[in-house]
Amino acid sequence: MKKAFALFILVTSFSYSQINLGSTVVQHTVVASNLNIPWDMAYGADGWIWFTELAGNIKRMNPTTYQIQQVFTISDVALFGFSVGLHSIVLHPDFNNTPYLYVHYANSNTNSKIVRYEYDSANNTLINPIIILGSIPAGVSHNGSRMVILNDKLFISLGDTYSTPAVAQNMNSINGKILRMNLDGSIPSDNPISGSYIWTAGHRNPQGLCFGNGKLYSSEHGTGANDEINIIEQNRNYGWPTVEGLCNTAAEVTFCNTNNVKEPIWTWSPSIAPCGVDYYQNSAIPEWDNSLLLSVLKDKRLIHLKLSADGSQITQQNTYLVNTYGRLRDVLVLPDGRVFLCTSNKDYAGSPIAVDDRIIQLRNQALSISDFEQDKTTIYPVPSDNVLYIDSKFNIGFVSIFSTDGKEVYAEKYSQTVDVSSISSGVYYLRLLDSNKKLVEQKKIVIK
Ligand SMILES: [Ca+2]
Ligand SMILES: [Ca+2]
Ligand SMILES: [Ca+2]
Repeated sequence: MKKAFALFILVTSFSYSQINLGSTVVQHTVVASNLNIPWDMAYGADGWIWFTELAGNIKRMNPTTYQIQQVFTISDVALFGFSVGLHSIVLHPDFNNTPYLYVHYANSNTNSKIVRYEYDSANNTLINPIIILGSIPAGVSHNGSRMVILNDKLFISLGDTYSTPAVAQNMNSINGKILRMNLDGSIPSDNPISGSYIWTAGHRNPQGLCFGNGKLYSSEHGTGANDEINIIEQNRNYGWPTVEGLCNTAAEVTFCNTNNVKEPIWTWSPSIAPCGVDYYQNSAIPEWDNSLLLSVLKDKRLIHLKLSADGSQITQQNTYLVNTYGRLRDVLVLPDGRVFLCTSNKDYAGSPIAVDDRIIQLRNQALSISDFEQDKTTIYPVPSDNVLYIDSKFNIGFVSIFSTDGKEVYAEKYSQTVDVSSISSGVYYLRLLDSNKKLVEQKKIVIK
């Protein structure tokens, strides 16, 4: 029956747009909506995209079906200040055999901590929390944070806690630093300062951290000016609060010469609020091969930073999605070359629309990568006359139909058979919602 109908199906997936990169067309699509300030996304060896939400949720999204699972809520997250709460997440590289994940969050108005959880796959929840680093002074803003695991070491970027910039130069404080620790939270014997977590100093608020090209890259919020991209090298000083951006005033030059300061490889003035950063190395989008992708909050855009062959310099900057999705908090590159962005429009500075916050997928339109392109829902017949049939692999709770100018003409509990006899002929959008009325799929339909 279904095969017979296939010839007549004109249904198309809806609501993607395009970025033209010369020879490659990148399609961008909202794949998740109604989230609440997703903060950090991490790809796991289990094949899922894990992400945090500021108030304490840990969720994961299947990158093929875009199904989202609520895995766990951390009960002692402190939500305060300028979007302080649950921040970064990173998974153990061998997650399938060592199912550990690490999160960093504020647990009071003055303290944050790194906790390791174990994933209980049988019950799809987190168990056995262990404090990895329990006493990290927190502030109303500038708490970082991103985490990266590299060669069995955990790196975390921490800000200056906003009210006390001088801590960034105080080597007895872990604030305004990038730290390096063993995966059990102990201090590695080969850290630059014996008995200290400090890997680098002099950071204001680094909210991006990624590994690529044999290098650690970090983005950092400047004041009204001098946002930075840095290459993180052990035992170097990144200048703050004495030095902003390049060492280019007399006082800065003096400080830089005596304090082993490493200048940024890129700066923005006035500030744009650079946030999550990830390294792209994939032929799926050839124009982006060997680049950094940067999600931007205040200036609401995605920035592509092409790197030199050795990764030590940025040779080109391109800007995309300006004001398209609002504030972008994080960017994640998948092994298959797709890119995911998450919005931060419900945070203290955002202007959310009804469906915020969102996760957006970017992919080369010409490629069918793995099976994410497979249609999960079939609507037939097309055009539909009196009755429309829905065949979906999703768990659907509700169905609604909207006219192209946004008027809802149908809203009912899900049933495979939808009576559309009272709807006048035309083009409509069919929306499939889950039991919580969250959008799972939208299709364009034609009613006779
Ligand atoms: Ca991330
Ligand atoms: Ca700096
Ligand atoms: Ca300067």
